Amino acid sequence: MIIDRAEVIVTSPDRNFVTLRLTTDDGLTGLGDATLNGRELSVVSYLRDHVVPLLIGRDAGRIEDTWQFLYRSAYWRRGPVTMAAIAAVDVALWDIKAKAAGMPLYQLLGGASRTGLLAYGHASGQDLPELFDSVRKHLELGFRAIRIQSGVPGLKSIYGIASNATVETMAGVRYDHEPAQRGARPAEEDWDTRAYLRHLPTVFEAVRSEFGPELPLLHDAHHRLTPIQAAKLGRSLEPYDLFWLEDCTPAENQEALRLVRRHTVTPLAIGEVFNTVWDYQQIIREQLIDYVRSAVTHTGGITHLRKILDFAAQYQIKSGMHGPTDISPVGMAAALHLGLAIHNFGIQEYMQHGARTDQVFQQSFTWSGGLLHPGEQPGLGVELDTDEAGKYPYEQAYLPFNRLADGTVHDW
Ligand code: KDG
Ligand code: MG
Repeated sequence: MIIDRAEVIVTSPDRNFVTLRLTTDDGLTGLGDATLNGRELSVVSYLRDHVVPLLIGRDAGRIEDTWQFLYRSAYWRRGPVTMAAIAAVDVALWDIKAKAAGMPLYQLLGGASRTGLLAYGHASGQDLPELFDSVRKHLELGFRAIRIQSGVPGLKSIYGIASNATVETMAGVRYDHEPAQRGARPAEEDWDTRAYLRHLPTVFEAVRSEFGPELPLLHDAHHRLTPIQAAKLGRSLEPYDLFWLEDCTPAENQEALRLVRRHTVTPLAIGEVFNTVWDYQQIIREQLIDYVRSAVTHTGGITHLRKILDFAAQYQIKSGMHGPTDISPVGMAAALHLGLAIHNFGIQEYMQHGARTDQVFQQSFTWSGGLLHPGEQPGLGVELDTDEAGKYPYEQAYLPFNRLADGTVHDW
């Protein structure tokens, strides 16, 4: 099993995706997701210019060795571009190994630890009627755990609110929340922390009284709070029994989470922008979080994320892998195989992709009773239709950014 060919495929069916396809001399192919939202072409260049030439002629079976070689031989370590590129190679090699073994990848990772993966969907609304409608639609789609994002009176446009109204998926029409907008410049959104901290508990109170105490509810603060503001929010949401409060601070300063923990028992999830175990070292060891939010795609692949999750397991910290639409179907499949195999699975984020994306990436996962399953095809269970992919060339798109009322740039 020698790597004979490595192609970097960029396609933009409903949004931009970067995929690495490796082919071995005996004709096996493996796919890896390298999509870095808003910075896609930097990973394309990293792969095409610096990684692909090193892969040709390597033994496709040596996954750990290839990971260590790509990480250490570059000298310059970590960072989202490097780690997304390494992730794509890693996942493609796992795909090939599982296909060679004739088994779905989760079997190679140790076999299923559960029958399916509890997944949460994204409900959102500018106001309560819109939000309730969105929650109901998610319940109809079969979700058994729901993220709640709400508009804040006085703020025009904020993270997490479906801006494109609806999008067509294979399963029908759903609310779309795709923050990256096509165009030459990032969109500007506005932010007011005090207004948000006042408003959000009233939203959760209304949702609990409409939908009852059972439904697991989640919320993403999306890095916008200081530690003391995060502590205040966590405490004010305690009566509504959240499954988790996500990214309450940016957590680049891992120590900051100590202050949050001291003041609230609302469970915390952090890490979608992290890319190595070093970003988690302190917050796992000190048990400052409850869920690891990293995606396979952004954390060096299955090889590295599994090490983070095994470390987390020693502290009863569970997985909550990132699964927005910018994780491609290949990245999602990798998450599902890993999530099925590990013992400390917590929950999986699941935003359905658009119908065009599902035509480019043929997938074998199933969605039933609120649970995802990666399916029984050998490998990841995803194939890329290059003719379909070729219909959708790359389009520049950026994530938005925030400004406060006085014009200061704020975390988005
Ligand atoms: O690319 C950025 C998005 O993936 C991110 O904003 C989504 O926070 C997010 C989430 O929890 O899905
Ligand atoms: Mg998030």
